[in-house]
Amino acid sequence: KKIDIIGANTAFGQPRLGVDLGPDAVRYAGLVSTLKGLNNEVEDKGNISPDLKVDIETHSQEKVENLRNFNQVKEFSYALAKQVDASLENGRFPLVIGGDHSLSIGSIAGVAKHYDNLGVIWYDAHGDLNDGATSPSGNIHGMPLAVSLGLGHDELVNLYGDGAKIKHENVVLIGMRDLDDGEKEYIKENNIKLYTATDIRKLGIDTVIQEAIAYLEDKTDAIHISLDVDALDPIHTPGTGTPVTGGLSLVDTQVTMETLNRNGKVVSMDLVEVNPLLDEKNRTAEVAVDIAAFMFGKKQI
Ligand code: DIR
Ligand code: MN
Ligand code: MN
Ligand code: MN
Repeated sequence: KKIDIIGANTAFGQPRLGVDLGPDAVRYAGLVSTLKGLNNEVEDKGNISPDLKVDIETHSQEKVENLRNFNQVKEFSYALAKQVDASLENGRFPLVIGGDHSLSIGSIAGVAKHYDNLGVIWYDAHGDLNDGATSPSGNIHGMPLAVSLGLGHDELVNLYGDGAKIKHENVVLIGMRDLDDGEKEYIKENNIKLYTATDIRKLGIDTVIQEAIAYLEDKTDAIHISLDVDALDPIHTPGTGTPVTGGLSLVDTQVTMETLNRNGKVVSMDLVEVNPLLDEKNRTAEVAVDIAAFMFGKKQI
């Protein structure tokens, strides 16, 4: 594949510093050479707007209508949407390395410019389906999927294109095990396809991913995968801001990536929430590189 690596060095969507260093941590873990070694053509586009760096003194103190760092998230998301849009325009695969998950407001808005019926696989411990009213934290990294579906602050919903970017019936949630009450209601009301961590253990990951692809296959024109490393069990990915026990295994994630790669419908990917400051050495970034490798051609033999 022809891949653009886009460093989404944001920490604005949540209060912990260090997740803005995620893209560089993943680079140091060998992302570019690994993907090149799998016969991909890789270009590292660097990080989004270096002038949008976090301010260590004031980070996360500001809220607008219960939305932490609202203005910074908005500005960052817009800049990222432009970059992702340009990448697809040039016929390339945008691989967005985070950064906290609020970045998906921008990446999905950029991808959605190119597709009328974009499918989204949300691989995460969390639904990220809150809005300002349901959020227990005010952290926008718990809201990007809601925003993409049209729920949330007007200026986020209408960012880089009017209204909802994706449809409820074109979304599949995989790995969920820490959903807020408002999110559970939203999933039920809108009949969103859901596989919890326990569903995956019961059905097996292959059945889950085959069902997810079959569910999206005919009604979507492309698929975006948004992978939060906290979908995996903290045994594999300890360096992340909101770890949740009882998570998915690395091999389940490898199978998911390999299957999606073989299917060929995935046009873009977010790989988010790597925080090297919370890590044991750089383990989580190394796992992130391995996950990307399976998305772009790695096989065990
Ligand atoms: C929680 C945590 N649902 C919130 N969300 C996280 O703050 O909205 N998302 N950690 O990745
Ligand atoms: Mn998330
Ligand atoms: Mn999460
Ligand atoms: Mn709907």
